[in-house]
Amino acid sequence: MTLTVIALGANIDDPVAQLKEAFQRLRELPGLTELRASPIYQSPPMGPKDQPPYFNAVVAGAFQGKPLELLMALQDIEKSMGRVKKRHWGERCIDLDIIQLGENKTVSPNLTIPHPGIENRLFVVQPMIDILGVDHKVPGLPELGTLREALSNEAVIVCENDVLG
Ligand code: A4P
Ligand code: MG
Repeated sequence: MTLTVIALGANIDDPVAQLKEAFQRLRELPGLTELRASPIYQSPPMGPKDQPPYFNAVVAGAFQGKPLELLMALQDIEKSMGRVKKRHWGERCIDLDIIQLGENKTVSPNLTIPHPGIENRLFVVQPMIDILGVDHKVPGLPELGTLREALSNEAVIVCENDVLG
């Protein structure tokens, strides 16, 4: 069993409902157990600004299987939820990214683990802190608490009344 961290993001078609639906589907994946979910956060779009704000959350759990099997399972969920690829860093009804798989480091054309750019994304770092703590480390990066300090000028708002499930 390997600690896995998956980031969920959505900014169109009732994003909070999309995050909840994706969380339910993650709970149904056979290789993924002991899931726990962060609060939901809202933040301005990173990338093109002519798109709605994003809603993000993070789920951590135990995964048994190969990294590519997890990627395929996440892409099946994205497809079945109607995800259409529009533009890089563009609007999406659901985005599921593998942030971390234990101490695993994968670099291949279709899969990079840990997910690149975590250190620039408070909308990933903050929900990870909520469930894993400030001392948690993603391979190759400083502790989450240190990453958050460096991102203190970024804006994320917790959505008090919405939880993943
Ligand atoms: N891929 C490689 N590594 C991974 C991984 N660890 N997990 C590949 C998941 N997928 C991985 O992804 C393109 C390809 O990345 C996949 O086919 C997979 O083989 P994509 O989801 O289509 O995304 P993209 O827009 O082309 O690029 P990218 O860099 O993956 O986008 P991100 O990182 O998903 O970011 N602003 C806010 N506030 N909140 C957000 O969540 N998200 C994005 C998209 C832009 N702005 C945002 C947010
Ligand atoms: Mg993605």
